[in-house]
This record gives sequence, structure tokens and C-alpha cells, in this order.
Amino acid sequence: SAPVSSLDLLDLDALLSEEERQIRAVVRQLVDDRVRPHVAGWYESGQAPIRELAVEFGKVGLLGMHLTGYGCAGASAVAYGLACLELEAGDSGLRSLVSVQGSLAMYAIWRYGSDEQKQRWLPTMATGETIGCFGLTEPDHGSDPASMATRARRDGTDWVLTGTKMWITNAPLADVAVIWARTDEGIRGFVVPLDTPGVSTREIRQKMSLRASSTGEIVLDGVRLPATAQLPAASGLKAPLSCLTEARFGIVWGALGAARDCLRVALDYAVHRTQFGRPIAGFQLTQAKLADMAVELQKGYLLALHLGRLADAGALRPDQVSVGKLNNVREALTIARECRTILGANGISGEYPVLRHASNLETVLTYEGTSEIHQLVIGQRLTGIAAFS
Ligand code: TGC
Ligand code: FAD
Repeated sequence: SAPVSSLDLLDLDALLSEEERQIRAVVRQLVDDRVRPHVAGWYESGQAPIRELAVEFGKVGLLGMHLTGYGCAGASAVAYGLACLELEAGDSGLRSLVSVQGSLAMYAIWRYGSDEQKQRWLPTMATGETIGCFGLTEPDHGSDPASMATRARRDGTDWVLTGTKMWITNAPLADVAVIWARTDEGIRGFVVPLDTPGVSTREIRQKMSLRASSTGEIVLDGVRLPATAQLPAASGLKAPLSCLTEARFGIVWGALGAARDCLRVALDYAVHRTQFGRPIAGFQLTQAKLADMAVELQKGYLLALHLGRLADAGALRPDQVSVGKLNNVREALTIARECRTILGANGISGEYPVLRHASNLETVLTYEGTSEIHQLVIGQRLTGIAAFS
């Protein structure tokens, strides 16, 4: 098949350090060995071996990769981004596993947790023995988490949580959830072991997207927690939104992986598929598609790399991450759909990864802030006017 390096029209590889290239190579190999041979089957059955994969990802330091201490790898933001890209070249669901574990659940505990919470949870989350999830969205409150209905009330020194979280990645199999709830003092975060009495989870079935990922509902029915379950440093909506910024950064890179995989397959297909007595890659209309997609992919990569370098310099703003998430997911989805046309009927077959990636990217366009929400974040930055409400 066409080598991936041939898509690097601008020699952007030269912008990476040797260490970044090495990390990328390790993750690419892991995806080639452990994911590619099986992922179509996982997708079709809607059953991926999430626990086994988490342990394998933990072994190579992918979980909480950009965090320091507690067994985390302490890698740079760019290295973390490259890992997300390679994982999502396998499947968005596997990048989701790493995003939710490292950037949402672990990050929330790492940034806002007590020493005791960090010691208890982070080391085994980094190895993948403990799976975490992040409950912000509710059935009636998605884009507007400030309106959440889940309630935490004090009872003596305990907290009692009541409410429902919906569309929560890994909820059906997780050991622990970071749950965001409304209190008399505002929004607060809680570390909730999922075997606590009053917690129940349910798998969401009939997903037509992100099928190699487990998604579920968490019902909290008078769940009693000790005072030590509260994340002491998390105060207000800003806390969960700061976790989203971490995960959105990974998606800026990850979406490019799905798009690259589609383009790699479409290019190879176009060179080998003959119609009207010549390869379809020889038709100008096909070349125009391939050229436009390769250009968008390179532009997206430059954007991701710029944001990564800003993050490593400690200078990245949330609205800049919105620019990356909006552009790279939107363009990745356009690329995936265009690649599907190049494969003709084979484009709809699970024997090729293209429609699987396109279908996954429909989820990626929606979670971690829909495209419209990121447009409004950018609009607010430009105009100084918040159009959300
Ligand atoms: P607003 O008044 O704008 O902000 C409240 C406070 O938060 C600050 N802030 C942020 N801080 C860090 N990072 C961000 N991205 C931030 N956005 C806002 C803000 O400065 C303010 O601070 P302060 O000090 O003034 O209190 O809040 P709002 O209620 O008007 O909402 C703004 C809006 C719409 C942008 C926000 O609600 C939003 O982003 N909505 C989208 C919700 C969302 O993305 N949900 C994702 C759920 S998790 C998920 O999808 C996981 S999928 C993972 C996977 O499987 O990979
Ligand atoms: P809504 O907020 O109801 O939006 C519906 C439509 O209205 C969208 O097009 C939206 O852009 C538009 N809209 C809303 N408000 C405005 C506005 N002010 N202006 C213009 N347009 C607007 N959440 C978690 O907390 N944790 C998870 O682990 C998680 N994993 C997920 C996994 C999957 C597979 C999926 C599909 C979702 C997941 N989510 C998770 C939920 C996800 O974050 C939400 O679906 C997303 O935030 C959008 O919320 P919603 O679906 O309620 O849509």
C-alpha cells in the first residue's frame, strides 16, 4: 500500500524531534499489531476488548501520558497528540478510551484531587487496571452543562448524589466515575466508585457510530459518599470545562489520524482500481479529490502542531483548542466522506475502514463540544459577545 510518508507533501516530519518520532512509531506499531487486524470485527459486533486494550495501552504509557507522577509518563503535549493521531488511525473508539481515561478522568483527579485521591486512583489508572469515566452530560443537558440537574446534597459530613448521566464513554465497564453535580455552593466534582450502593449503569445499544467503544448511562439514586469523595480543588463549571480542554486537544490530533487512514486507503485503491482501461487515479477528477484532501490534511497537521507547541510552552488558550477541534474534525469528516466516494461500492464495505472512520467522526463532531458550540466559542472571542444563551 502507499506509504504514509508519501502523504507528507510538506515534509512536516522534519518539525518533530527524534523522541516524538520514536513515540509515534511505538504507538503506530501497537495499532498495527493489536488493533488493525481485529477492529472491523469489534466494530461489527459492537464489542471491543476494552479492559485488555487498556492494560496494553497502560504498558506503553499511553494512559495519563501527558501527566506527571503517580506512574504517568510525563510526555509532552505534542507526543500525546501524536499518540492520539496514531490511535485514531486505528479507530476513534480507541482514542476515546485513552482520552477519557487520561484527559478526563485521570486529569480531573490529578488537577483537582486530594493527595489521598491521587494515590488511591492514579497509579492503577495509569496501568489500565482501573478504568475511569467522566460524567458531565445528562439526558436533558448536553451542550449546556451549566444547567445540569444532578444534585449533591450534604447529610452530616456525607454527600448524597441523585441524578442521571447519559452518553458516558466506558460507563458500563468502568470502576470509577468522576461525576459533576450541583450543590448549594455551585458545581462540584466527585470521585464515585461504581460499586457504591445506589449506582447503576446501562449500556446504550444500537449505536451506528463509535461501535468499538462502550457508551452508557449512569443512574445515581441517593448515592451516599464520604466527604473525602469530593474533589477539593474543583469549584464551579470551570473545573469540568478545563478537563474538556485537555481532551479536545487530543481530538484535534486524533481526527487527523482517522482522515489519514482514509486517504491512505483511497490513494492505494485509486492507483489499483481500473475503469475505462486505466487506473481511476489517472482521472483528473480523482486527482483533484486526492490533492484537496492531502492539502487539508497537511493544514490540519500544521494547526495541531502549532497548538501542541503552544501547549508545551504553557500558552494554549481554550478558544484556540476550539479552533483546532472545529477545523480538524470537520475537515476529517469531509475527507472520510470524499474517500468513500473513491472506493465506490467497496466504500460502504466493512472490509475497508473508510465508512467506519466517517461514521465514527459523526460522534467526534458532536462530543467534546459540537461544531456549533466551538463556532460560538470562536465567535465570542472575535466579538466579545457570548451567544450561548
Ligand atoms: P462560561 O460562563 O463560558 O464558563 C464558565 C467558566 O469556565 C471557564 N471556561 C473554561 N475553562 C477552561 N476550559 C474551557 N474550555 C472553558 N470554557 C469556559 C470560563 O472562563 C468561566 O470561568 P469563570 O472563572 O468566569 O467562572 O460557561 P457557559 O455555561 O456559558 O458555557 C460555555 C460553553 C457552552 C462553551 C460550555 O458549556 C461548553 O463547552 N459546552 C459544551 C459541553 C461539552 O463539550 N461537553 C462534553 C462532555 S464530555 C465528552 O463529550 C466526552 S467524549 C470523550 C471521548 O469519548 O473521547
Ligand atoms: P444538544 O446539546 O441537545 O445539541 C443538539 C444540537 O443543537 C447540536 O447540533 C448543537 O450544536 C445544537 N445547539 C445546542 N445549543 C446551541 C446553541 N446555543 N447555539 C446553536 N446550536 C446549539 N459526555 C460526557 O459527559 N462524558 C462522556 O464520556 C461522553 N461520551 C460520549 C460518547 C459518545 C459516543 C457520544 C455520542 C457522546 C458522548 N458524550 C459524553 C456526550 C456529548 O458530549 C454530548 O452529546 C454533546 O456535548 C452534545 O450534547 P447533546 O447530545 O445533548 O446535544
